[in-house]
Amino acid sequence: MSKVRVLQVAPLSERFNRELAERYEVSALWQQADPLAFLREQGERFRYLVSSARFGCSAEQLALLPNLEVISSFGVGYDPYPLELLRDRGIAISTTPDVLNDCVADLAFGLMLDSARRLSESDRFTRSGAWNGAAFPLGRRVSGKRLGIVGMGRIGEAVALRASGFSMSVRYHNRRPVAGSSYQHEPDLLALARWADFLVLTCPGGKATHHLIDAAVLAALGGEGFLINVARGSVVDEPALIDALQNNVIAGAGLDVYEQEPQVPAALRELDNVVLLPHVGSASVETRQQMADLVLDNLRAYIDTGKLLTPL
Ligand code: 8YV
Repeated sequence: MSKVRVLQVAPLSERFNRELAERYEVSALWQQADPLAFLREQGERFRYLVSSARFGCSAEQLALLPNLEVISSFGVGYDPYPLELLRDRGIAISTTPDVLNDCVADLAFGLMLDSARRLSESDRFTRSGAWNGAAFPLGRRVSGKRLGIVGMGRIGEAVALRASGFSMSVRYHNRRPVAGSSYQHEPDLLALARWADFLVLTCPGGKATHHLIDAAVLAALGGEGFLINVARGSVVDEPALIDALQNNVIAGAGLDVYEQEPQVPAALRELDNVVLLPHVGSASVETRQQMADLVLDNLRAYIDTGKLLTPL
């Protein structure tokens, strides 16, 4: 029996690419000299597509895939997909929720500890040989502080759970209170920022949250507050954040995501009061394997039963 044809938009791990190729006849779009020309020629042959929260797929590509039925996407984010278009065309899409909650929440705590206790900065200090009798400036305590979570979804919940081990008090901002949540809902984002010592972003990207964190929110967070972003770069007005860090409007920040990835503004890279990570929220061997498995399982489930396991 011939293998089912699958279009893969972007490369994932080597292991994933291999497993996908073992099960399906894979066309690797990124390896085509002219991907759009390839789609113009062969696009109508594909019903199944694999991509990721990083690469998504464009309206231009979709227009050349008239028979597409389903997208199995690697990652929990869906901001690079034209969702309205997918809805209009009845194309189903799955993501990989839940399996990455713990890793992303761990990373949020890593960034809180690193930015407040100045771990990366003191590592740079020690390596440079500057210790040599000089005292390293004091950091700030994390335990017992106030944690404001912007976006109390599955990842926000995992962050809040960890906060209890640090004896932190937790409040959150969502458009609507989360039914059954034991944490206090704060409908006013500015009020949450004023209250919080750490403002952690775990909301989705996209239009609804674009530049939610602006100069006013940063001013409300204040000179002893830290901003932690493990969500999407688009949620933060990056020039406003740079200004706030340069002028000590806030104490510091820990960032895993940026507005124009993989570009990190030079002005951020020059600052010591910000910890900069290269979008590694879900990047552990265990979690990435679970995400890859879920992409394959969604595809298999759709092909066999017409239903996705974790539809968006
Ligand atoms: C991944 C992510 O780095 O799940 C997401 O939405 O941003 C991350 O887990 C990304 O999806 C890799 O493609």
